Amino acid sequence: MFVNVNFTNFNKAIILLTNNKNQMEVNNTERLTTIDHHISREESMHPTATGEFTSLLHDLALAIRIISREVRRAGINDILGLTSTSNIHGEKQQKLDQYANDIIKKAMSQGGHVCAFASEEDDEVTVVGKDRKSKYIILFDPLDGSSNISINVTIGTIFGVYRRIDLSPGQSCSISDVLQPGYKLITAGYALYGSSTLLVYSTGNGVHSFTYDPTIGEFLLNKQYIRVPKQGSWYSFNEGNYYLVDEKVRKYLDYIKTPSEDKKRPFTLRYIGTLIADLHRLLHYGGVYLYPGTTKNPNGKLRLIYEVNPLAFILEQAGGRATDGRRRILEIAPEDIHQRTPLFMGSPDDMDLLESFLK
Ligand code: AFP
Repeated sequence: MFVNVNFTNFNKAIILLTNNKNQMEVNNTERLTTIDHHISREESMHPTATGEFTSLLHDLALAIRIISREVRRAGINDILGLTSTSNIHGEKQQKLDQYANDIIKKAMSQGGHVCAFASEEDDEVTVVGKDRKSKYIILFDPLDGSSNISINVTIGTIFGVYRRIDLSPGQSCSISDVLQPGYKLITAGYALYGSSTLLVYSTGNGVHSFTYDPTIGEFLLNKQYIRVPKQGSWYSFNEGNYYLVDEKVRKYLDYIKTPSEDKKRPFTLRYIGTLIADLHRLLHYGGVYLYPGTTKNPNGKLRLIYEVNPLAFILEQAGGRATDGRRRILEIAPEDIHQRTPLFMGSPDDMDLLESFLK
């Protein structure tokens, strides 16, 4: 459904609140743009576009709408709480995790455009289509930040989409389609179930954000071409791990916490414990996010292909950087669907400083 109305005379139309002059504002003199309209506009920029990609993202937006509805009703429906099963990482699965996992798979299987899924909640890759129409591979974390679900703290859904490598007749997709490096993503994004539901995505042409209006059932554009500030004075890090991380990281942390005469330090700590929410904050206010390897988990905690890669893609599209301490995240060749990676990401100037400590 497209809503495409001229709202020049409607005083209460969306007014974007932003201080960043690099970002394009969406204000009440512009037309309302729905996510569907935006996606088809993005696809139409490609001369060979068939509309399949638009349909794929349309199905994804539908899944997010349904998950958002369930998240909002979670307390009412008594859907909160643990199931009796654990996922491959040994974590207790929340009912909502499973629900979100199922909904995404159902919604994305409708159009026949998906060849395979890889999800945080599934041990193995799910292959769903093998004809030439099934061109896409979807990776997702259906509900990131599950330990925050039952206390009403922001959670979200992360997704990334690859094109299938081999479309020869009779060929199905293989594990190499799923284990592509992040720079090959054709789209990535996240939904944030916070004070409102937001959908942020990029097809490699900047980062755009949409707010869900439940009264009309539409995601409406509120910011386009989002740019991360060049520098921020915020950091996100699980301080409980301070003594478990490398000395170089500790020296960096000590440095940013030490007051300076120019008042740029100490940095302020903000850590939500939902990666998407921490990244979303970083995207708007700048600063750094660190989840390094620890003595307990040398590769850190975060999963590369469905958690870190899509967010690194978004951040780079907004002018930021993401590394594992040595390499650009998007250039890592994944070897396993549930592989973990250390993560350092942030504003470009803050990353320069951080990297000078990691050398
Ligand atoms: P859960 O989904 O198990 O809550 O994990 C969330 C997460 O993967 C990521 O979203 C957080 O940033 C990170 O873990 C928090 O990890 P710590 O609790 O170790 O800080």
